[in-house]
Amino acid sequence: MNAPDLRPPAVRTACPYCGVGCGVLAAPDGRGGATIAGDPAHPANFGRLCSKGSALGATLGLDSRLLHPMLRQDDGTLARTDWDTALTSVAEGFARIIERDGPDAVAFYLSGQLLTEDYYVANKLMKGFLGSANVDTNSRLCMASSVAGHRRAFGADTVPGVYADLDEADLIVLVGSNVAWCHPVLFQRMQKNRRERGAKIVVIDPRRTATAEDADLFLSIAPGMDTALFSGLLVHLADTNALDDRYIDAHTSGFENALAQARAIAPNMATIARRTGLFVGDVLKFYELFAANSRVVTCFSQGVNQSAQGTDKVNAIINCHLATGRIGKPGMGPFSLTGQPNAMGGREVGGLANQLAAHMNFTPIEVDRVRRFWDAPRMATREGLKAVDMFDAIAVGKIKALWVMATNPAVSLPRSGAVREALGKIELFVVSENVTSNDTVNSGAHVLLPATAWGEKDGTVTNSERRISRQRPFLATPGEAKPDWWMVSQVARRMGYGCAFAYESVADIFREHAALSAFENGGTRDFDVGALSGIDDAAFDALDPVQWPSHAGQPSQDTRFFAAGGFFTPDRKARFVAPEMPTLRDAIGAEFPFILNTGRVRDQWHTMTRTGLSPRLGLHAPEPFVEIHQQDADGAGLTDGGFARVATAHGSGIFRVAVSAGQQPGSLFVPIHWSGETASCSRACDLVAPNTDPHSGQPEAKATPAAIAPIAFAYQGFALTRRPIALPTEAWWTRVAVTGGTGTLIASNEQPETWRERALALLHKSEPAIEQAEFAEYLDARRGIVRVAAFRDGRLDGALFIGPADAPPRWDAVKALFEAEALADPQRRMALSGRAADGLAETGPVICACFGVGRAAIRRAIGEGHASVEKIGAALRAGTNCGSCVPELKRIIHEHVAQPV
Ligand SMILES: Nc1nc2c(c(=O)[nH]1)N[C@H]1C(S)=C(S)[C@@H](COP(=O)(O)OP(=O)(O)OC[C@H]3O[C@@H](n4cnc5c(=O)[nH]c(N)nc54)[C@H](O)[C@@H]3O)O[C@H]1N2
Ligand SMILES: Nc1nc2c(c(=O)[nH]1)N[C@H]1C(S)=C(S)[C@@H](COP(=O)(O)OP(=O)(O)OC[C@H]3O[C@@H](n4cnc5c(=O)[nH]c(N)nc54)[C@H](O)[C@@H]3O)O[C@H]1N2
Ligand code: SF4
Ligand SMILES: [Mo]
Repeated sequence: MNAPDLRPPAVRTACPYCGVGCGVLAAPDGRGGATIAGDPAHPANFGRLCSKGSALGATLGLDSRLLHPMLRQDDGTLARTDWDTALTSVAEGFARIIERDGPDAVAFYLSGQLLTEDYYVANKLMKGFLGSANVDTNSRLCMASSVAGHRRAFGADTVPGVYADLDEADLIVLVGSNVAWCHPVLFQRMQKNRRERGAKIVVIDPRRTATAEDADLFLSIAPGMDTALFSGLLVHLADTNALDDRYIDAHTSGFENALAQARAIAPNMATIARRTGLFVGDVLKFYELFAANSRVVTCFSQGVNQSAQGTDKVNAIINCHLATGRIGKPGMGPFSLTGQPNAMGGREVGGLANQLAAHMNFTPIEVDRVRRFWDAPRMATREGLKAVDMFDAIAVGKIKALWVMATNPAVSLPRSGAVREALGKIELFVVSENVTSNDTVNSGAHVLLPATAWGEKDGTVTNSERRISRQRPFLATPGEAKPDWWMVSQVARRMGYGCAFAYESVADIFREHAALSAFENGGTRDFDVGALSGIDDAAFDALDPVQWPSHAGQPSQDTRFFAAGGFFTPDRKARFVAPEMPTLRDAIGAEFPFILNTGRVRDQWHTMTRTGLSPRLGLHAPEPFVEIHQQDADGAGLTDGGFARVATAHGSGIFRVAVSAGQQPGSLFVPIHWSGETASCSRACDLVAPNTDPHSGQPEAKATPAAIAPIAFAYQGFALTRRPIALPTEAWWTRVAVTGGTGTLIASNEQPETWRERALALLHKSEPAIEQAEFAEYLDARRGIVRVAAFRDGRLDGALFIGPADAPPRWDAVKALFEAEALADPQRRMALSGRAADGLAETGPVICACFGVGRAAIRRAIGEGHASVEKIGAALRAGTNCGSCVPELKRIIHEHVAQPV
C-alpha cells in the first residue's frame, strides 16, 4: 500500500462507520473513486483511521448500487420508474391507509446511519403531520438501554464525558465493549494513555476478545451478570469509605434505596463470585482499582445495552459513578460508546418512538411546544411502537404501510426469519436504499427509492462525545439517487404539507433543528445548539467539528456535564436507580443448553453492504463461524474447521466451527454480518429471541438458549468468478469479495460429478464473453476431486474446485492466478495442478488487512526471532498502518511463546 496522495482538493468529511466519528480526508481520483486518509485536524482521531476507515476507497463502486426508483409490478417483478411516479405512489399509499385505518396503521423504521437532517425531516413528518409516533430506528437494537438509563438517572439522555477523558483517566473499565475491533481509534487512544501515563485497563466480557487480550485485568463474567458485579462495587465503595458523601447529598436522590438493593443482589463476596462466575480475588482486584482511582471512566456498549435488563445494567454502572462523584470531571465518568456514525444525532432529533424532537418527551407541555414550533396539524400525543413491537404489529396486520430507511431489518432484528415473513405481507412497503439487493429489499419491497451514499450525501452526524461533524460530498451523485431528506420532503409536499417541508438544502434543515433545540429551552434541556441556528450556508459548509451544548450563553466546546450537579430532573438532582435481581430472560435447559452470544468482527460493518465490497476487508474473517470452547466442542463431537448447525427456539443456521480458548464453556459466539446475500444459511438474527428490556425495549441479542451439533459435508471447495454465482440450496456456501471478482466457499454432500456439471454451467454463465473462454478440467471421482477452470484472454477467468472434506482444496494459490492480469503457460498448467490446489502459498487468515499479512507469515517471522509487535512491523510491515491488528499480533506472539511451531 502506498502512502495516500492527498493533494488538494481533498474534502474534509467524516467516516460513515462507527460512533468514534473519525475525520476523513477524501481526494476524488476523477474516476469515481477516491484516496482516503485520516484528518489530522479532527479531534476524534487526529489523523488515525482503523482498517475499515482506511478501506473506504474500495467501497465506492457502483456495481451494487440502486440508481433509479423502482416499483413492484403486478407480476411480482421490480421495474424502473420515474421519481414522480414513485413519490406519488408513496404519498398516496400512506394517505389512503391513514384515511382508512388511522395514523397508527403506518410506520417509519429509520437508522443511525442517516444524517441528522434526514432523520429530523422523517421524524417531523411522522410525529407532526401524519399524527403517529410510529417512528423507530435500529438504535432500538443498539443504544436504547443507554438512552433509558441516562434518562432515569440524569433526567435526560446525556453523555456526560468527552474523549479527552480517555486520555486523562488512570483507570478505564470496558464493560461489554470490544473496542479494539468496534471503536478501534478510541482503543488506540486508550493504549496511548496506557503507554504514556500508565493508565490501567479492566475488561468485563464473557469472551476473551482482542480488547481483553491486552488488559491489565480481564473479568470473564457470566453472561448477563454485570448488575451483580456493579452492585457489589457499590457495596464495596460504601463499606470502604470510598463514597463522595458531599456529592451524594448535594446532587442526588435515592442513594439509600439503591444501596439496599445492591446489598440484596450482592450481599457478600461469595455471592458475587457465584453470580458472576468470577474468582473472589479478581473481583476484589477490580473493586480496589476502582476505589483507588478517582480518575476512572467506565465505557460500555452492546454487552450492556443488548440485554433484557440492559437499562438496569446501565444504571448499576452509573450508580457507582454518582456515588463517588466521578462524573463530568476530567478523566472521569460513565461513557456509553455509540455504535453507528449518527446514533447520537438520531437521539437529538427524537428518532425513537418514545421521544419527541430535541430531547423532549411526550408530556403535554412538550407535545404542545413542538406542535407550536412546527405549526403541526396532527401532532402525535403519545409514544409509538418500539422496533420489536412495531414488527409484531406488522406481522398481525395492524401496521399496513412501512418505510424503511438505511437499515436492513430482515437481517438485524431478532427472530429475523419471522421479520422477513411479516415484511412479505405488508400492504405498502417502501425502502430507501443504496443497494439494489439486500434481504430487506428482497422481502417484497413495493417501492425502492435510490438514496445517495457516503461520499455523495451532505449533512451532519454526531459522535459518541456529542461532537457534530460535517459529512461532505466529494463524488458526483450517480444515476437518479437523491438524499433521504429530499425524498421525505417530496412525499410530505405531495401529502399537502408543502409549507412545512419547503427545504431547499440540508443547511435549511440544520438551522430549523438547531432553532428547535433552543426553543423555550432556557437551560431546561441538555441538547441545545441554538448558537448554530443562525448559521449561513457558507458557514454551514465550512463548519468545523463542534461539540454540544453550543448555545448563546456558552458557545465554547469540550463541555462536560454534571460535575456540579445540574441534572435535568425537576429537582435538578440525579436519581440512583435500584436495579432488579440480574437474570437472563430465557434459561438454558436440556434442549438448548448453550447461551448464544452475537456480535461483530474487526473488518466488517453490519450486513456487509459496503465493507463486503472490499477484498482487503474480506481477508480477516472470510466466512461465518461459531466460536466454542474446546471442552464443549469435544462434548458435542465438533472439530475445529468442521461445520455445526446451531439452533434455537427461533431458527437455525450453519457455521464453520472455530474452537476458541477465549470462549467461555457453555456459550457460543456467532458474528452478525452474514445475510442471504452473502451466505446460504448463516444469519445470526434468525436464531435470536425477541425478548426486550421493559424500560428500553431493546432486545436481548446476546443471550439466547441454543443447541449445537456437528453437520457433516463430504466435500468442500470454492469458486472464483468475476461475478457472483447462485448455488442450489442443498449446498452450504458463503461469498466474499476477492480482487477481481467474488470468492464462494462451498460445502456439500453432492457428488463431484454433479459439481463438474454445475461448474461448467456456472462458469459459462458468469463469463461475459464466453465464446472466447477456454475450459480446463480435472476429475478424479474416486478421490472426490473436481477442478474446473475457465481461461480467457490469457487470464484465469473463473475456477471451481471441490475436494474431499478431509483434504479440501485451498484457494490461496488459485486466487493469486485469478488476480493476475496475464498468465504464462506454466502458470496456466499450475492452475489445475494439485500444487496450486493444495496451496503452497497458504497464508492462513490475514491478520494485517492493510498490508495483507497472514498468520502463517507472522508465525514464521516470530520463529525467526521477530518476537515483538515492533519487530514484526519492521520485518513485515504488519500493524504499522492503522494498528487495528496489534491486539491480534500480540496474541499470536503470546501463543507462539506458549507453543512454538
Ligand atoms: N468492526 C465493526 N465495528 C463496529 C460495528 C461493526 O459492525 N463492525 N458496528 C458498530 C455498532 S452499530 C455498534 S452498536 C458497536 C458495538 O460495539 P461492541 O458493543 O463493542 O460490539 P459487540 O461485538 O456487539 O459486543 C461487545 C461485547 O459484548 C460482549 N457481551 C455479551 N454478553 C455480555 C454480558 O452479559 N456482559 C458483558 N459485560 N459483555 C457481554 C460480547 O462478548 C462482545 O464481545 O460497534 C460499532 N463498531
Ligand atoms: N443478533 C444481533 N443483532 C443485532 C446486533 C447484535 O449485536 N446482535 N446489533 C444491532 C445493532 S447495534 C445495530 S446498529 C444493527 C445494525 O443493523 P442494520 O442497520 O440493519 O445493518 P446495516 O447493514 O448497517 O444496514 C444499513 C442499510 O442501509 C443502507 N444505507 C447505508 N447508508 C444509507 C443512506 O444514507 N441512505 C439509505 N437510504 N440507505 C443507506 C445500506 O446499504 C444497508 O442496506 O444490528 C442490530 N442487530
Ligand atoms: S474508528 Fe474506524 S470505523 Fe470508527 S469512525 Fe474511525 S475509521 Fe471509521
Ligand atoms: Mo449499533
